[in-house]
Amino acid sequence: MQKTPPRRSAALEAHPTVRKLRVLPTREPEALTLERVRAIALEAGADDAGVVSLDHPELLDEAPHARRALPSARSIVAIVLRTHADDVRSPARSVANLEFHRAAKDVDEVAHRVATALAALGHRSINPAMAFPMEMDAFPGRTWVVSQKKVAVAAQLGRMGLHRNVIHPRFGSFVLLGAVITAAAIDGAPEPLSFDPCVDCKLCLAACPVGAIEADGGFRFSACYDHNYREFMTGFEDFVEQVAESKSRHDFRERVSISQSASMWQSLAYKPNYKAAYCIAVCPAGEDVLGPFLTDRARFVEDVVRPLTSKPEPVYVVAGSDAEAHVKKRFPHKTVTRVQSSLRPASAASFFRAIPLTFQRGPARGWRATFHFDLTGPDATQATVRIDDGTLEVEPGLVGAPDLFVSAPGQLWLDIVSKKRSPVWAVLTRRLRVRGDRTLLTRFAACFPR
Ligand code: B12
Ligand code: SF4
Repeated sequence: MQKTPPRRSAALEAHPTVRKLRVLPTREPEALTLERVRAIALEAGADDAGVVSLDHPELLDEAPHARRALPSARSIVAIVLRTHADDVRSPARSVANLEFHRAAKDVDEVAHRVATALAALGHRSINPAMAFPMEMDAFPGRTWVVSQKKVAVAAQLGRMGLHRNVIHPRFGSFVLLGAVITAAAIDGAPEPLSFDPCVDCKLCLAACPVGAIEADGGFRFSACYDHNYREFMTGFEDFVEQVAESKSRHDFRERVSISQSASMWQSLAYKPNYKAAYCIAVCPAGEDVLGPFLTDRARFVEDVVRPLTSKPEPVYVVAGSDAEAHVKKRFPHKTVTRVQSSLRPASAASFFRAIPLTFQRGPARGWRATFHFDLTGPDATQATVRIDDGTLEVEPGLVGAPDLFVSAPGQLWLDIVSKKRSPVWAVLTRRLRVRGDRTLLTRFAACFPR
């Protein structure tokens, strides 16, 4: 069938830019191979790079997010940049933080160079941030455009270590990751990485001040977040709430030490400062890094691990959390500093998605119960929650026989969870209805301290 040529408006055709472009030959986008794209990334300053199709089975969850940011997306370029291990390992937080921010800026610049190089070859490409800025309208849900850990693993640039970070076979844990989402279809698949760089030493587990790394590969998100991210999103909110609730300057000074205020100012003025990253710091894995650990493990622990674990410092925890119990038991020389968790759900439905992230195993040990929740209103949700000797299971709908049945308008339930409303008042006014063993409500609340 013959194609009808597009109708051209005379006014547009007379435009100088249009006239200039009409006489130029049209350029087809350049066909790309893995080797070519890798060379572009290395030339742009990456220490290692790979490529993965968005159809890769490990990226099925990521693909819709990538396509929301670039609708024509077909592949992702994974970028690795090294960090300087000695800086990251320093007990002086300012030194480690400077290195994280330096490397983070480099990742963004390298990714930008790759994105613009691919665009110049005719393929639309974008470079989401290494970390921040993120999509804060989705907070406290998923705010990142693409999970760079998943991309790097699918591109065979490393494997996830016990500490839930990607370990590069050569550079170890001392890397930050970037990703360029591109409309290009790139020919060639990476060679599979044939081994796991993690040497299973469990030093990350021993060094984490809040016990966020678990021996079975679990990760206590809220423990890490409440401490390490003290001067980020919700830690900052807690700080502001302290200001709002203080009755006088003297009351504020009782609540927040002068060094905490100064540290917050520094984070706002010079980019936010992490409080730990000790899991990465102590990790001996990776060909370029492993030597000293292999030569003399005891000395390695003395030189690298001990200065971090023995450092007296404030550790930010939520009262009643597993993290609080961990600091008191393992690091009595560190100062337990209680903060409010501001990881609060935005809707009744997201409440049930979020609770696995704030669940505390300690208060859930030694008992079991099934809870049915029937939350009503515009965001109506039904869910079954099972707590069984330190474990949590959440399932949509009302399944099995409950030990406690809870029904309330969704917004009221969120207000109770955030302590805006008293559960006693809600029960007395029959807005909150509970059937079964009511003491279970207190036990439930203890598993999600705020
Ligand atoms: C969210 C996030 C965090 C969260 C969660 C960490 C985590 N383990 O995922 C917090 C705030 C705790 C965090 C802390 C740190 N992070 Co961070 N973080 C990210 C981010 C934005 C997304 C991570 C991700 O893909 N998570 C989802 C899945 C893939 O991760 P997961 O391990 O399977 O899931 C765990 C948790 O994330 C959580 N979870 C799962 N789904 C969801 C959904 C939501 C909405 C939330 C909130 C949590 C959550 O539950 C799981 C528990 O096992 C990436 C940047 C990016 N755009 O990719 C950087 C990134 C992972 N972080 C990085 C770093 C360096 C750190 C810190 C060392 C920061 C520091 N300087 O102190 C610590 C290390 C903590 C640790 N041991 O993981 C690097 C890691 C580099 C590497 N070698 O892999 C990344 C890749 C940034 C980068 N571009 O280089 N981080
Ligand atoms: S510190 Fe040891 S156990 Fe933890 S991730 Fe590194 S190599 Fe694996």
